[in-house]
Amino acid sequence: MKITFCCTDTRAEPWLQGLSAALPGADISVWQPGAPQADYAVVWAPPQRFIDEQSGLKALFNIGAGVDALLALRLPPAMRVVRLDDAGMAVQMAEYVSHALIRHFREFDGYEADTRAGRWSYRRPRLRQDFPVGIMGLGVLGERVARAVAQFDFPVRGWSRSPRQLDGVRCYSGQQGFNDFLAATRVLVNLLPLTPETRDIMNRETLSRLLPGAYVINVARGAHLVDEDLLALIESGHVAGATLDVFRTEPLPAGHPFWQHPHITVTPHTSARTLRGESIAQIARKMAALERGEPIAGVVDARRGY
Ligand code: NDP
Ligand code: OXD
Repeated sequence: MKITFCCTDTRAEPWLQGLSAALPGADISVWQPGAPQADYAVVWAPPQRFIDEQSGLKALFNIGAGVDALLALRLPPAMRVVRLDDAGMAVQMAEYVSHALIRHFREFDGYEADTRAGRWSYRRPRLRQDFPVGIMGLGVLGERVARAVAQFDFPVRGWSRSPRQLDGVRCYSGQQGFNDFLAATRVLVNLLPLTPETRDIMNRETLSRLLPGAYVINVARGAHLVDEDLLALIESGHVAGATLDVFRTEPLPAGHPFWQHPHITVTPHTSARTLRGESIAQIARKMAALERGEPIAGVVDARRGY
């Protein structure tokens, strides 16, 4: 089995070592322009030239869950694209969102500012029933986040394309359910894939439908959010603030208003990192299954965009 590796911003050596250990006998190398056709590829943000030259791959394994950058390339129609299925990301996402939610709900930033200033002062306890959490996207990551948040007794709502049933989560679906979902949500968590349907989905109109004093946690993609609309709604007081992990341009450009905004917390696209060991194990398992002619999970539907 011949495997080519083409991952931007990723140190290749440990991946090659891990893949070789997991797939003894496989011929694994870093892609160079003009390299011979491989059977499988392990990629992150490859150039168009890579796709053009490796058009006969049996499958393209993305080392992330989101495939928006990959699907933006011109791919051969029959190319099988496989996303990472959790591989240790879901629990990280649950940690990140729970942390952002609880930090906001319990006003820990305010307490920290007070105690640093030497002030021993109390804030009035807030009621969690006043902070219903709405999760857009109930896939591999969204479902795990919904379960984690429900553990803290917050009312939880979820929104997906197709109808879902999850214990402890009030589920909405489709365009029909979207407005009802927004109207029942105060803390909005975005875990949608970036597709033509979901681009700019968090804008002035949709964010205005959230309950007053809303809070936004964006952990999916920067292009889901219209930056100026969020800033305007914070200014107006309808939105209390946001925790943002992803941005239209990454790294977030110097001078962007999000950096210094008193009600916005910025992290550098780190809410759920690709864990090398678990990812290699999953990819190797799936390559072996494909070689045996067995079906695998995580194959992307290019028409749907995720
Ligand atoms: P999944 O594909 O497993 O889940 C996607 C969910 O979104 C599904 O519930 C799907 O609905 C729903 N959805 C898709 N399109 C629509 C739509 N138009 N309207 C309503 N619901 C829709 O993705 P994951 O949970 O694995 O990952 C989600 C995203 O998180 C990734 O695409 C990536 O962008 C981002 N991500 C960010 C990371 C970070 O570090 N910041 C790390 C990893 C991922 P249905 O159930 O009906 O199919
Ligand atoms: C992913 C990401 O999609 O890290 O996996 O953003």
